[in-house]
Amino acid sequence: MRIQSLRLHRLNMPLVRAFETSFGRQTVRDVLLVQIETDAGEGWGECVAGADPVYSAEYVDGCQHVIEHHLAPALVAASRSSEAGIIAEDLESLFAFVIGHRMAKAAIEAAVLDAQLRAAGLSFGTYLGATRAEVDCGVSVGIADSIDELLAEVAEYVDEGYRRIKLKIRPGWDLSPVRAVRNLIGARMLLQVDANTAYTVADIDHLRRLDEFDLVLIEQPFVEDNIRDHVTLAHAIDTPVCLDESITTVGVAIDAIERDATSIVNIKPGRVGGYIEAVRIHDACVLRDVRVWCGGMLETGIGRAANVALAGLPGFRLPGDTSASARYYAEDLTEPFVLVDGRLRVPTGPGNGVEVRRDLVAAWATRPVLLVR
Ligand code: NPQ
Ligand code: MG
Repeated sequence: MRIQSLRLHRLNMPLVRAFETSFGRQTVRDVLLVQIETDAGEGWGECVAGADPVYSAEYVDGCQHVIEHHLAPALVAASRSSEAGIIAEDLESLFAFVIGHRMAKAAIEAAVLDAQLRAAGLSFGTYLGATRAEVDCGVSVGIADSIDELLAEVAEYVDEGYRRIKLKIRPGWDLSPVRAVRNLIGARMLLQVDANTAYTVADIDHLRRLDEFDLVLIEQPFVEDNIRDHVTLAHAIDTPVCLDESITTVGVAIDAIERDATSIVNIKPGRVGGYIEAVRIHDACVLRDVRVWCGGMLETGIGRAANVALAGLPGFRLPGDTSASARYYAEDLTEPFVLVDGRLRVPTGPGNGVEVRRDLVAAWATRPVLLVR
């Protein structure tokens, strides 16, 4: 394809309820969208970075900057000089001169893939290798102001049909909320916890006390670049350890698996630089009999559509954080994703299979559209 231009859209979307994690409390989503225009049609991608560098080093203003000043100019220039044009498979080498910035790269990759798949009449699911028409869904539940409020929120999600509950934990909000929720939902419902790096190796004896609650996993207890302490923890507790923030590439994933730091992997395309790398991680995990699940980053329908397609691959054997639109947003940027029997349907239309509501993108804009060509 000839890539003629990129447009960067920034908008704020209020969350239906505040979402608190060990790294902070979010009440609005600061969304960055990439819209590309090509000779074969347009495509849209969503950047998963947050407003502040508190989940990861990347944050949305930084992503916008690196896209505007480094990635987009390289893409447009390469498209001009290349005889054959550019497709998503070219981006890894084209963007290799920029170190890191995976969330920024992933947002462009998603837009390029959307355009090229629409032009080819192929869905994301078909392209990525999805084998299921629907995916099992879980929900991530924030730290609450009280146990009673937490239980009320979890009860709502159970009523809505979610197939797995994930509780955000941190020191001072762990054993008691997990015990209360396990009592509420019963022994058979899938339950897991996510610490977002809030603990240290000194907390291992404390974390072992989670073993009695029969959790599916404990996600990212320690800081992201510390694989070694996760190995120590995995050997010390029965609850499976699952890495999120630490897994930045397929190479790191293989290293962490082979060292026994992680026995289940959270795959987030944005965190690993895109859907192509996400599929590589999926394949590496399947080869090693490691189960994976699809994480979430409070995506709008644009990112959610592609994530649900990814979650349709055979290695995604645990429910993901691929929740319904209504978990986060009263009104979504696309047709809403609605939970049916605890599942979401993999879109079947070309590209990501959803239609962007440009009226809402314009109405909720916080900055003028930025054009790179
Ligand atoms: C996780 N997601 O698995 C992340 C954390 C997270 C659904 O738990 C803005 C940007 C807000 C990124 C909130 C879920 C965010 C964010 C939470 C990431 O660790
Ligand atoms: Mg996580």
